[in-house]
Amino acid sequence: MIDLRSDTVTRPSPEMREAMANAEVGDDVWGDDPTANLLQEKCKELTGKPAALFVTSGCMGNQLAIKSHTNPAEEIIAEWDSHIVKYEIAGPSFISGVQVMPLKGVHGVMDAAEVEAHIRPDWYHYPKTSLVCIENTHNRAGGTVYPLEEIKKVSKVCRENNLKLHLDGARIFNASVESGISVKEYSKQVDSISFCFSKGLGAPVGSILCGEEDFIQRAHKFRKILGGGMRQAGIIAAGALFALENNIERLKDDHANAKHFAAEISKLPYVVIDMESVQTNIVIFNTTKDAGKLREVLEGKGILLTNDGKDKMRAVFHMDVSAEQTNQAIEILKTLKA
Ligand code: TLP
Repeated sequence: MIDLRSDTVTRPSPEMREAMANAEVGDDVWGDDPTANLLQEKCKELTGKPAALFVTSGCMGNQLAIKSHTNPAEEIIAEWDSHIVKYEIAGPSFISGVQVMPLKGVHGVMDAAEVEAHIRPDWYHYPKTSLVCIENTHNRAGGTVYPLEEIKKVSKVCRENNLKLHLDGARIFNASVESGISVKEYSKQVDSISFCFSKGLGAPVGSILCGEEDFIQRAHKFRKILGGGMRQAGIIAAGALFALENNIERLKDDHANAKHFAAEISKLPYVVIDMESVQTNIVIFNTTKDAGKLREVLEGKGILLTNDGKDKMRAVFHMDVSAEQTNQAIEILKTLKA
């Protein structure tokens, strides 16, 4: 099977498993796990933030950020199609008691002036706006890179209006490798950043949340409430450390495979792609066929991808899909009639 459903499907390599098996461990709830601590130190360095917290997942990173930056009955601004809005099961209302003001972006990028226009004036009818969330790369926009200049603009709006800015950087290394802008530079513009080890970086579990000391202290308590206090977490932290040491530069290969796949299938009569959206490892395309049926047909031919409704499909490239398999997938798609 050529599994293009997500970059979360990768399996740890033998070398990564070995690093995990040999990890030094302790009880991380006591702060005693040397490998989890090392991972947190490494992420502080990478982001330039004073504190970091190892968490179970990207969702947990985002939800802890929202919880730690806000108070109940406040409002947060996030892009309409962002993971926080679309795929976190109303987490902001459930966990933090806040309402989301979703704004439509272009390729996942919100217009900073529009963000500013949606900050609530101080009036007794209104919730207080306290946080803005952005996503880089933007998953549902097709893995698009949030331009640094746009992040700077929204960051300025946040600073001038006393709002916090959180970056869902689940795939920040894809953005960094593609743009040449360091994770530290992206992090500098925001109050907090979360990113995942279990996507393109190929680790089996885990994400990190980074920010100021007091923010991470709050997040640490909420992590415990949500059941995210892990004991001998070093075993999984070792996979994450291995990923940071070995699997960042190779993300370029995934981007090359995704771009090649998109360019080739864009020539097919039943495929419509906004090529501008294909910037990293995700290819989102529309099809004139029934997307659900197309998914089934492709599954029968050995390719797994996902459909979103009747006409949209997503293919994600990662370390367990080679250039050769990318070509095989293209050839299979070419055999289908319009
Ligand atoms: N995205 C997954 C699914 O949940 C859709 C995927 O297959 O792409 N932020 C972004 C931008 C994400 O894409 C994801 C996962 C998360 C956060 C959440 O990460 P996890 O799954 O670790 O909670």
